[in-house]
Amino acid sequence: MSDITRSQDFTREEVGLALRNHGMHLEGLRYPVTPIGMHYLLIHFDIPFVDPTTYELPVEGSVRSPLRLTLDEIKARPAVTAQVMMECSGNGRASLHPRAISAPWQDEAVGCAEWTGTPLGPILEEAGMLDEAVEIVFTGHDRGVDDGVEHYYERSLSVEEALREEMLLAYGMNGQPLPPQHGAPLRLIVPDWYGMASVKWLKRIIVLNEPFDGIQQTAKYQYKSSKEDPGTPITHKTPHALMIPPGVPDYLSRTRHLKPGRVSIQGRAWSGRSPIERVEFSSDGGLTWEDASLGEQAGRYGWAGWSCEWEAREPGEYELCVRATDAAGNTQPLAPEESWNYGGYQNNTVQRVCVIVE
Ligand SMILES: Nc1nc2c(c(=O)[nH]1)N[C@H]1C(S)=C(S)[C@@H](COP(=O)(O)O)O[C@H]1N2
Ligand SMILES: [Mo]
Repeated sequence: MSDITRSQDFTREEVGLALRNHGMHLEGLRYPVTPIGMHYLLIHFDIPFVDPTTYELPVEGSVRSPLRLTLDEIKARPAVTAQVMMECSGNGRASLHPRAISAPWQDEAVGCAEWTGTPLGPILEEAGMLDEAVEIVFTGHDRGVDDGVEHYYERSLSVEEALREEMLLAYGMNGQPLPPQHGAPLRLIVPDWYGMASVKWLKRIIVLNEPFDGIQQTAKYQYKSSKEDPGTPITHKTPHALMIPPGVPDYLSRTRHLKPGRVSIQGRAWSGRSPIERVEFSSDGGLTWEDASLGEQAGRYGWAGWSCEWEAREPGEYELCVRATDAAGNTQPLAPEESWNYGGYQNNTVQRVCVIVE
């Protein structure tokens, strides 16, 4: 099977991936903290069974004093709880044409959980990274084959990035023990990057004295213009707003049905590099825009609620859109063509919701 398709039909493989990796129901945007069962999932291989009672996390490589930490030892360290909005870098892939064959997300690969864990930095400091250290590799317990290569899911961060105080080793989600599908018993949380950096089911942490060249680092998660282009790494979340689709849905098409009158539209917005500054709403497919009112962002890495009132006076068909802009001036493209790239990553094209006012 080729890794890209011009067909508008989804392949059996994509349907299989979509069944294993569900998205957040967009009506779940109503909850400031996404209930665990509604949070999107992305699991490349199989969910590994990791026994928490015998669990140990080695921290080794270019360090003075290698560590082996049990789960109890990790939980005994200073604990932090923070809301972190997570988005898969493949979100929106299904709207790109031609399309990379991978998880066929539309808009729903999102969620905002309350993660509890201990900061990573002090653990690395305790292990004593040597001057030669350049990157830290986080390896998962899950193993499989991609691009013909068998490997553990693993990703790296630069030393500077890994030492930022926001980096968490999380064992709790929404006040409960981390569930198996979200990385039990321990996962990394990299709060401002796309989800791929937040390695689940941590097996070991290795400090390297050279850049990491694993397949999930250098072959996948690259913004490429073609298969041959080496690409540039995908890192931070880009600005993105989503609305709760108003009215009631048609079962198959998901087109929304509404009675004429005033409609309250609400949703949430986020960005990785800087806070969200503006959210705009359009009821004419993006021709004209009005400012929505923007609420407080839930901490530095949570999402912000927004709302606006729409006067749906005339019966007819409408295309509702929403667009976020962050404090650095980054905003969302209107057309998916502007976001196209070979792997189908980082597509933050505006959401479009079709509505029939009866
Ligand atoms: N070990 C491991 N970590 C992983 C993955 C994985 O397949 N294996 N998927 C990554 C990707 S691509 C995303 S988007 C997030 C999804 O986290 P969630 O399933 O808890 O929402 O986990 C990341 N961490
Ligand atoms: Mo992802």
